[in-house]
Amino acid sequence: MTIFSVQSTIFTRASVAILSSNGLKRFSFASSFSSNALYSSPLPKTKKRRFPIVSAVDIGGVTIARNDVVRDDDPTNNVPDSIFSKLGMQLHRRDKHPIGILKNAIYDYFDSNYAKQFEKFEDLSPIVTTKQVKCSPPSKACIFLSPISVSNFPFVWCQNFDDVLVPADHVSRSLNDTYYVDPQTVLRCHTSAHQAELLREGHRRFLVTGDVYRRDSIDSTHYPVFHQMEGFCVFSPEDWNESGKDSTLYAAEDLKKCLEGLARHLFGGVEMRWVDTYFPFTEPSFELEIYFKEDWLEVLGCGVTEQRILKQSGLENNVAWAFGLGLERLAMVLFDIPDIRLFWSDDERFTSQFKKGELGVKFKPFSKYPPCYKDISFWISESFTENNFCEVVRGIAGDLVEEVKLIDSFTNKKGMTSHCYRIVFRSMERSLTDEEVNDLQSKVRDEVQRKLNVELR
Ligand code: FA5
Ligand code: MG
Repeated sequence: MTIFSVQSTIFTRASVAILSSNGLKRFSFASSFSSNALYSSPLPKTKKRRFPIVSAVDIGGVTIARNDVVRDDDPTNNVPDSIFSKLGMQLHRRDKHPIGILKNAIYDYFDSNYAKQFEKFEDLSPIVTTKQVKCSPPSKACIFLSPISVSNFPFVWCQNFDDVLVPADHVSRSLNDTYYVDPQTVLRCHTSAHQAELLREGHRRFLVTGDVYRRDSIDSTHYPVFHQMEGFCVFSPEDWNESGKDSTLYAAEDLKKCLEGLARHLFGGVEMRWVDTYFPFTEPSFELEIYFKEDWLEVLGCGVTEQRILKQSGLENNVAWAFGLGLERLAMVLFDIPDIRLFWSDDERFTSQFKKGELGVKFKPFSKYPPCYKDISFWISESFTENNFCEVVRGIAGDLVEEVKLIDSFTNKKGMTSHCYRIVFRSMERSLTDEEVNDLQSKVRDEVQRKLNVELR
């Protein structure tokens, strides 16, 4: 259903240009993910909520208060509590979690094939700025800075939208696609956010793993928080001169060889194909797709880095490749995990199935509980977007919503457009009662009307 895969290809849309970065410096993650301290809430309980409201999270020893990230006082702010509570969870740093097991297997591949040339970063702050900020006195955006960066006042270097000449009104900056803390602070929407920052700091070959955030559609392969690994590799003239090839061709061939090798390392035999595509930061650009459950699943984007980006770090005589892979997507194929929500489950029947270092153990579904379908129809307004609708549904039903699908759309003679969505409710852990689902659906109806300015039919 193509309507719902828009966001997963946001960076491939020809009109999109994005390259934000975390100028907020990396935190040293002293405490591990498992101690991601979620403090219980002192907030007033005004209404019954599906989510426990978390008042602060711990990102690597730095406490970030809810009120600094989920803000009612800033109209730009669109971070819901459900997203705030995921900050600092860092599934990629859990050795017994499929995402962590996969990350370690990819590390093994790079360590053994590239003699540990690739530096690894996995604790860069997911809270990044959209601009280069001058912080004296500290602006709100700077509250997230680690002590190291604070000592760098008054200037904080941030690779950002502006740096790569993204027009101010560009779609990739929209509140519809990205979670904004305030106009100059966002939750990173891809690990490419760190490319330029690391180049500036002098790193030349690196892997960056982290949680990324996108307002998105709802189905079994899309989730608003997921994990990416970025790979970056700079070459010098001596590397390609010997080959007799042009530098771009040399890098493109090396990139494909590297990623095909990685796919073989992870999967053994698997059907895959390369698709030409577009990214603002690479040229040429490719996507790798893997055949999974009778369909092609896009697992990564990559390409030869735009010369402009290298030039910013004084590397105009070099060439580089970069890739960004979706760890959940790969893990779903490797471990046979049917639904992306499962990665967030603490149900023992899920967590106990995976062991450190054991790649590709096939997940045994503990049970498939029945789905419950509910339709909702409304006349949309001009400002209506599907991502906003999905966000409302997720805000009410959380992980009990499995899919949101547009099943009908028409425009009447008066020019009013109606949408009918089918919402699939299903818990991965238990059977839902009719009463519970009706209650969720009724809340969705109320909330959609209240927040999205639509007219229910
Ligand atoms: C990017 O994010 C680029 N930064 C990738 C890149 C890096 C290209 C370096 C070139 C050079 P894209 O938006 O296509 O591209 O996302 C990359 C991967 O993330 C996808 O292939 C997919 O595997 C995964 N992905 C995207 N959206 C979601 C989502 N909502 N849930 C789970 N995985 C997702
Ligand atoms: Mg894509």
